[in-house]
Amino acid sequence: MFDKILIANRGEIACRIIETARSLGVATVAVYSEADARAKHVALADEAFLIGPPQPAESYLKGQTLIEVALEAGAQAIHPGYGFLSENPDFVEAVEAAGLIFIGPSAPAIRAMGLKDAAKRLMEAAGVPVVPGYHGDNQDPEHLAGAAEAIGYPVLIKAVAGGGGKGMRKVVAPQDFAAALDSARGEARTAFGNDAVLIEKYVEKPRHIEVQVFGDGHEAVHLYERDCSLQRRHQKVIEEAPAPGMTEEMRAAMGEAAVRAAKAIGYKGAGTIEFIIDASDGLRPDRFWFMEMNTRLQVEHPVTEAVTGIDLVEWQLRVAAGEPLPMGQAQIPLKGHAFEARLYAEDVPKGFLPATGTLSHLVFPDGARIDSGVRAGDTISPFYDPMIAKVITHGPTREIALARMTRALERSEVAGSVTNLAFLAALTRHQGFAAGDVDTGLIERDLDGLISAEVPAPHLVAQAALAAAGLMEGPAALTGFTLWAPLDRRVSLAHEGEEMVATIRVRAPGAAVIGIEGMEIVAERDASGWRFDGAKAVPMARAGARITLFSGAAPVFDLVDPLDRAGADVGGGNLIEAPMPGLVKAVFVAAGEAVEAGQRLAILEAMKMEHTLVAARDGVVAEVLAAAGDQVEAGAALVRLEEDEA
Ligand code: MV4
Repeated sequence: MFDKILIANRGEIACRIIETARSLGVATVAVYSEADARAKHVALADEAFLIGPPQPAESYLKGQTLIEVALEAGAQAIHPGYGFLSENPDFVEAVEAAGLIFIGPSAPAIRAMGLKDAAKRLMEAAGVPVVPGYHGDNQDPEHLAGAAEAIGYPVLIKAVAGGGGKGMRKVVAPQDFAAALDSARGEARTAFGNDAVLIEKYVEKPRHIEVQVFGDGHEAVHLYERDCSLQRRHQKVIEEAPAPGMTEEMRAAMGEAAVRAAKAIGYKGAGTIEFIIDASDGLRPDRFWFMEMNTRLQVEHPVTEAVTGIDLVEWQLRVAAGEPLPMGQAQIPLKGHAFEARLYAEDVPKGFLPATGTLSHLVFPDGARIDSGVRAGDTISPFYDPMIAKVITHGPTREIALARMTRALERSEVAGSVTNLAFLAALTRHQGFAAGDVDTGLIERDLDGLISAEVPAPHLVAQAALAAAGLMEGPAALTGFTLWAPLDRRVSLAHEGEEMVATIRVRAPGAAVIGIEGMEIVAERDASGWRFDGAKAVPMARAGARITLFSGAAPVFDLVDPLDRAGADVGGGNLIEAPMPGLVKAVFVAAGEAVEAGQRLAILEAMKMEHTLVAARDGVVAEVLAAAGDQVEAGAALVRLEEDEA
């Protein structure tokens, strides 16, 4: 085994690799860009080196820099993770030329699978079923149109260098072929600098089922399948293992085909054979076809780990260090069912737009494996994939594993960015998904139901109002408003750009009525906490004036600072009062001092935010009634000005 490895990646996968390396007694070297100086993977590793500016092309993609760092740090091998340089054969060659070990397949194996047409020809020769179609060299439009005719419409035109659906066009009738070909070629040329295409029979109601393989360069085994049919715009959303509806016969056929594929290229390390399945008539052993091979560890590898109990990163390190495969095919267990949901900082109602933000609060429940590259306080920056975490659940049956996923998602607490949590939770409650009726079109078909923007229920708004007033916890919550006046408090909250005013009337300690837009919500506190119209308070987090409630779509409320308006209604402008309970952080004036309108008099810290109290008019300080360090109630007089002469 290695003594020390360098991890040429960031985020959750870097953390994941570090954890296994540590468990094997292997020292780790992290690399990081300027944006990641305080990232979790840097903190976890034994050593860390700055490699450049935030842009990946200037840091995580700088192969030569990574190799130099590995040599300088005394690492013997480089783990590429996924993405970045993980499937770059030139990088593999450079690593090996430097006398280091690349933890992954050989450069020729990666190249063999790099272009779809050559990969299909190779697989066909190895006895792996491929989608019927034309994957030859002749790129003459007439010839391709003839091939489409022979295959039978509908057909799919695919760029040989394609990925992520780019350069892909479905054609249903011959008269549309020429235009579709032109457009697919144009896109492929721009995206990949290669406009060669292949033509395939279009598979209706496709499912995406992939088989995890592992090789040591000679032997190969498979670790069963994963179903990744729940995708949106070619982004996987929830993956699972095994595939719903899989039969022993089909699994054996797919597993054997995947092992043949791996052996055909002398595969070493972790890889995935992607198959497309025609599921229009259930899963049938003669209806799966090779699509492509991913020559890396994949994002969704944890579902395979959950059902096999095997640590795939450990296998990667052992095989790269020259050990044979740790198990033979017959020894590899398959137990229960697992799901993985990808939690992202993204704005679902805005079309799944990537989001950024500092995660002021990040708490996950027990009962799920969480693979994450961020901690509370970390920032999701615009430079990288906005993944927050992978949530993985396992159970003896699909139903139980799915129920555990729903529960885990519903109890995950993220504040500081919008996320797809509510969307994921809705997906786990989807009838068709629950029934195992998955295909690649499910999300798009039912998108409206999955992203329905909900208006927060009145009891949630009431909770936000009470929290904003600082009355849910601390002395004020216990004593009620008896120490301060007025008895009715008004709190302005902004939610999704709409301002709402709540009135809070405290009737007794731990009992209040909250009025919101003509409705009254009764808040009561007992030994188990607050209830709003009988509904238990939901978990929440506060960062400055922002309150996030962890329920449903995790509504966010901003307390509209009452100080913005305080100056106008201070009686006569003589008294500067605390607008809310808080801690006096500083007082800047003394009795007898002349002040100007707008001048800073004191700072009050309330709800973790500092509020500057300013003079409403020109005048002279008559009296200072509070000092730094004082805890004051709302309405407490802090500074009194001399009677205005004018
Ligand atoms: C197909 C197909 C139907 N028929 N090939 C999409 C990405 C690329 N890797 C292959 N893809 C597809 N190839 C044939 N012959 C439908 C898709 C497809 C798809 C495949 C897997 C997962 C999600 C998908 C979403 C749309 C289309």
